[in-house]
Amino acid sequence: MKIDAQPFPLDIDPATTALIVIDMQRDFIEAGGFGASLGNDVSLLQAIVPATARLIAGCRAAGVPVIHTRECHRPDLSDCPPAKRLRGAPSLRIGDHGPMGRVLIAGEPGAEIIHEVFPAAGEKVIDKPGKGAFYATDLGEHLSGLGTRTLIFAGVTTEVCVQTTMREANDRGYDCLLAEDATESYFPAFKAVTLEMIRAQGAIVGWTATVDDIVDAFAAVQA
Ligand code: TIU
Repeated sequence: MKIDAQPFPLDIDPATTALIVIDMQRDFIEAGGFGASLGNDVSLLQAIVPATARLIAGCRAAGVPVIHTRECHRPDLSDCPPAKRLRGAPSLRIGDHGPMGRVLIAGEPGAEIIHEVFPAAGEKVIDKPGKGAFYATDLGEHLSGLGTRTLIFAGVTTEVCVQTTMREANDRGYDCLLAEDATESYFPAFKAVTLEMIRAQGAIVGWTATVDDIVDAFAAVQA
């Protein structure tokens, strides 16, 4: 089936496609978490929640596997490089106690995925210590097991964890499609330019399309 994508239509087979929803965690989207500790206005990210939920529902209905990631670290911080924890002057550092528990630590309330896009029973959830979801995780092996060739991306933030993971995936041979209205940045200009740089030069990193274009294409092949 063809998706009306940019910079040109993308041919995908739902049987070899998976959706990766990146880091839709309270720590990035709600007040008092990691994103806010870095000085960001987290309310910007809340706008994409309904579209992201629609994309997830459309993929589930089409039988496309949904994979969720969470950026977080072990409670003993053994997988958190000091260079990451000590950088800058955040109001709270990774591992510090905040209003949603310890910041960016696995198992704490802040590290959990927001309820509107919460994983369904049986969906793969990957905890990742880095920006890219392939680094230090079993994502590559999991996708090989599924026989995946095309990845649809959603989540936050566009130019940090989403773009990093798309670039990792691109180098591993996947066709990558970013859902434009199911991803957001704390910096609107960074989101806009990331979409442009992904699809420039004949889809040098991948394609972009709207959630409607993706979900409608899946619905059409099921009809
Ligand atoms: N700060 C920022 O924009 N993002 C992150 O730190 N992680 C993710 O993008 N998930």
